[in-house]
Amino acid sequence: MSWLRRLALIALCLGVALGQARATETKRPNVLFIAIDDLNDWVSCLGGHPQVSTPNIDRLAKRGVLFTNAHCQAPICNPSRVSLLTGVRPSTSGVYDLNQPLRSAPALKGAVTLPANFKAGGYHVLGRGKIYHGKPYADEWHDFEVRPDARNKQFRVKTISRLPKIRVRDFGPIDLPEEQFGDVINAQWAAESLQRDFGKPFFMAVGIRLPHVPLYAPQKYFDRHPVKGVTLPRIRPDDLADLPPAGIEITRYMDKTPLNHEAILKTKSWHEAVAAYLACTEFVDRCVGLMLDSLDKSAHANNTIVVLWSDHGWHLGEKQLWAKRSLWEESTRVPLILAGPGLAKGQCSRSVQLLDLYPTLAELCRLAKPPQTLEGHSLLPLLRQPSASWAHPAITTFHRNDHTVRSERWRYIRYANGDEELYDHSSDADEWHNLAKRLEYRPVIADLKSHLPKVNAPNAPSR
Ligand SMILES: [Ca+2]
Ligand SMILES: [Ca+2]
Repeated sequence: MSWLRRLALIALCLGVALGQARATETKRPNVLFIAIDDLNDWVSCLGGHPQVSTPNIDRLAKRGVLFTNAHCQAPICNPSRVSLLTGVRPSTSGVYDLNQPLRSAPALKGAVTLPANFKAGGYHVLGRGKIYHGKPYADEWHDFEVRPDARNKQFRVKTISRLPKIRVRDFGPIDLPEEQFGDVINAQWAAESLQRDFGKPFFMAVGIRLPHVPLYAPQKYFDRHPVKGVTLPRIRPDDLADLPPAGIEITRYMDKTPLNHEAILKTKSWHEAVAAYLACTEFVDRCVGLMLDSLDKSAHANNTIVVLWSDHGWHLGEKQLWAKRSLWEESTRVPLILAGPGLAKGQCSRSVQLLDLYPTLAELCRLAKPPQTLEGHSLLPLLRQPSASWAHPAITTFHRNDHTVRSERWRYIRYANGDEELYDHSSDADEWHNLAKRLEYRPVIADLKSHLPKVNAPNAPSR
């Protein structure tokens, strides 16, 4: 080959490569945004429970980055979701509890939420199910419908479990075909919508309601977990002995509700409750599968980023606590997976936060900078290289000025009254041994403490 020909060939290759780079540059990815309610780390790829089987969530994890140390910003629905959707910490917004609407918070005045930003950025924005804690703001979406969940009729008629006055927190199999469960209806809506051509990129949000209580699923999901064979979570009978008063106080909250540890023990219902959580989680996995199957068959398969997250975790008796509302690992740790074009495949053990999703998606989809300061950090370096270094711990806030700082190795808790806890996850994944009083750990605490939020906004107005 003559040098002239060779040069022409090189120039052509360069031209094609440049053209391709430009084409990728201009084509923004779609986003399938799957929000799960109250799902802790009991998914098989996170190893939270030995008996759970979640093949669909696992296959999503395999084709993207599975964050194994991801945490919510608040251990209850509303503040966690408001924080994720605005990119602002609860301690900055003052949205700490269930009844504080986003738009009533003075600190969030003029804030542009993630769906609103996608809409302003030219995306087709559509959704179903629970994205916000309450109804979504209609002006942020092109297409959003709220549908009643047939599952909720059951506890109004007759509860299933043996717990007295359990009502909405009930658990057990119900005789309702899965096609009538709100989660399947919404997942099927998403599966159908994924076959559409919107003529522009889309942001599709699907909020799955289980495994939020009532823990109802069809019988066949319960058949996989015969009550007698269910493995209970590991606990230590004396685990509460080294908690400071503020920590003890947290474990007492659920005592005022029908779902509490004493009632579970008294009615011998622990195995049933664990079986119900496993069954409901596997039902959720089925819904995720419906969406992934459709995406894989669609024209969007190679240009869609799938984001899967849960708003917080769930206790099933650890520290004698049920549900959420704590600053321990069971409440703060959540499944978080991002998979899609250009993203790495692998597991990432860096401590990341749901708060990081807004800046991450804004960067991946080239959204405009919103007026509010985004307090998270784009995960892009970790989505390119899951073992990249990462200097940011995850911070969870429960009510005003109760915080926990989770680094890759440590969990430090500092309550509003000054009480402290410290756990070393390199040797104590169950957070059984509170090291906060041991002098040798003062330097560790000093370092973690330096990450505590400097602002503790007063409570935003309630509904
Ligand atoms: Ca929730
Ligand atoms: Ca303990």
